[in-house]
Amino acid sequence: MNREERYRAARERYAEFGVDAGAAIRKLKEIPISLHCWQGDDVQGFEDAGPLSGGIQTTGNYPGKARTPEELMSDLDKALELIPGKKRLNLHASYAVFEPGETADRDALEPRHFKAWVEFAKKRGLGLDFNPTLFSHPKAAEATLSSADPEIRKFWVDHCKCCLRISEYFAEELGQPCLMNIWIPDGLKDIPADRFSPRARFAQSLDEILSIGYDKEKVLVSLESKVFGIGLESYTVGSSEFCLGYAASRGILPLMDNGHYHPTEMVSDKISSILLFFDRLALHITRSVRWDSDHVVLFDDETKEIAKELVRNDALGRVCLGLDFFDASINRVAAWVMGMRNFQKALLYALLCPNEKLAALQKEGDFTKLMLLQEELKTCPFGDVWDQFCRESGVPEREEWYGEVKRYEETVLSRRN
Ligand code: RNT
Ligand code: ZN
Repeated sequence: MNREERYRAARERYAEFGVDAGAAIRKLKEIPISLHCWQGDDVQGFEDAGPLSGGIQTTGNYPGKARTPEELMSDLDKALELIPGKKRLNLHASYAVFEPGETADRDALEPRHFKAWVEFAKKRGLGLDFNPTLFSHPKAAEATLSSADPEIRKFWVDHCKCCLRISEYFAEELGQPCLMNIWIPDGLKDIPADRFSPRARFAQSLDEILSIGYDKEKVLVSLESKVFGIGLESYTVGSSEFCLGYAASRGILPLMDNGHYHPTEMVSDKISSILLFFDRLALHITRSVRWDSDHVVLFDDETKEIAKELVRNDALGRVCLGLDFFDASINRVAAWVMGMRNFQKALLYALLCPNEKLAALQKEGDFTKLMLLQEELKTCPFGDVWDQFCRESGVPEREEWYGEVKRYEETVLSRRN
């Protein structure tokens, strides 16, 4: 059987469940996923403001990481060429592109410092998302938006205000909304004497940032929570409760990163609750291994379960999806391609589930048949539908994209040192 024949056979198998594989492919093509620029250079950025800090860590020494805007853009192009479907690009403030001889500290960043990225996005038809960078900077040594030092706190408030303007600029230039996600690393290694005051200051800082006013149609602001970081094991200011409470009370989006919870706590179980009380939500899709290790996203059970929650609750129009991992131990371009393709596989898997039928079985209390069908679905010819999606999208199928990455490694990446 050739691949088209395999797809036709797969379509018939899914039709037995009442699922239209062609419709699933068409839907998948419309789901935008934001590719995070920071996998390309181990979260380094272009400003030389200091080593990676904030309790996050890249490990590995794979050669060829991008060192300049040109290199990062070239690597992104290679990855984008091998990823099917609808893509956005997610930038951090530390990736400003300055004119020769120019620099600007984080509290002085302007839209023009991101003009090169806007041009990049325009040429490739990408939307842009943005993140203030509240780490890897001398003024982030102790704390940022929760700092007790009024000058430090003001510096970071001003930084986030700049970022709101830059996000607005992205939205205006590209004619589509920009998600601006705020995450702070603030926290403590050991048992706090006062958990309340830093959180009160954080809330005040956020209120000050949002008070400058921005077009809510153009910029979607989200707040990302976290349970711990390296050196911040006992307390994070931006805990889950803080961020949910703040987002709910101020009308911004909560952002859940699935590496930011206790290891047995699942984001897939949280989505339905968020959907009941928020209009929109944002997700960082990642993979944690024993801790918030930011491993490359795989086509694994939790990733599938997250995708299922989005599909069966009809939430795709209400969610901003972005990837967030940084693996320096493997080819970084391949990491991007695999992470994106794996999350798209999870979405396709969810779109190929007979969700209404399964929900009806739960409602009727027929848990035996529910188990039977859910298990049968796992061995349905999913790969043949995935291949068809890649084919229709004009990207290499199966593992065939890797040859291109290898060629790029040999001719470009391996020449960097
Ligand atoms: C850190 C958060 C945050 C960062 C990026 C670089 O734990 O997940 O999203 O990964 O901002
Ligand atoms: Zn994240």
